[in-house]
Amino acid sequence: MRYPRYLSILIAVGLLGSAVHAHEAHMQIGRSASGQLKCNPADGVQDDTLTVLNLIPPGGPISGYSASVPGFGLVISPSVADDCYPLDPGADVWLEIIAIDAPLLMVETPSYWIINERIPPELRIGGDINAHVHPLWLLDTTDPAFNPVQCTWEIYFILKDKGSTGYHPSELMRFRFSAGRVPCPADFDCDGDVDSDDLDLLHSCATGPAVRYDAVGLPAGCTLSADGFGVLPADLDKDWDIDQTDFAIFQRCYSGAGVPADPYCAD
Ligand SMILES: [Ca+2]
Ligand SMILES: [Ca+2]
Ligand SMILES: [Ca+2]
Repeated sequence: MRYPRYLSILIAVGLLGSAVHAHEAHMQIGRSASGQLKCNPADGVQDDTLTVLNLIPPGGPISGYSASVPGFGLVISPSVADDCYPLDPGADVWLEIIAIDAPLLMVETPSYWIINERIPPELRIGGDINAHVHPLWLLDTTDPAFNPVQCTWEIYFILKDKGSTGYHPSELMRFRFSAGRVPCPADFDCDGDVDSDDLDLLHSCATGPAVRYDAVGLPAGCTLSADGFGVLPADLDKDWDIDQTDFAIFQRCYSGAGVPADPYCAD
């Protein structure tokens, strides 16, 4: 039997137990001197963070993965060096989802409403110095939109101020999630190894030194897709070309067919 999604999540959360409330698991939100919302670059979780989702215990109405981090809090002391300051009274910060990969769900707690399905898809964080919001991140592997040949699922969002302070919206931010393991960056087909199949994918997208690729006009044989920032997975050093430097990183990551690849080989 298929429960309504809202009810399923409510039951699944009961199985997961209490949420983690660690300070370092928060994105700390402040503002720049010029009045733009931002995350503190020196404290807490940064945008572009990769979170490994944990397998949900069997027996519940949802099969998949979840985490209760990252969450959101507010900067409490100024940091001139980081151009990051606490919000002034009257601020009212909201998160708006710009894009999210199905079937990754962002679920408000403790109401368990699915933010993805709200119009507009917004989550209130607030402006009080003690603001403390932990959504539940949920990947439902029984959803028809679940693609097992996908290593990461992403959410793009902005922070905006609906309060009297009128701060400028943040730049576009991203969190990434993977299911059960940290993916290896050179495992382009997401099967856990780095082998000749991954090398073929790299070759099909190669451009040459300092030859910039165009994420919307890739070579005919290139089947990799760019992330929301326009970066191709095969561009392992993220400098907008796919050349010998990327190949050298790939060689370091090579594990062979069926052999688990090292997720940190490109560091
Ligand atoms: Ca592979
Ligand atoms: Ca490159
Ligand atoms: Ca393989």
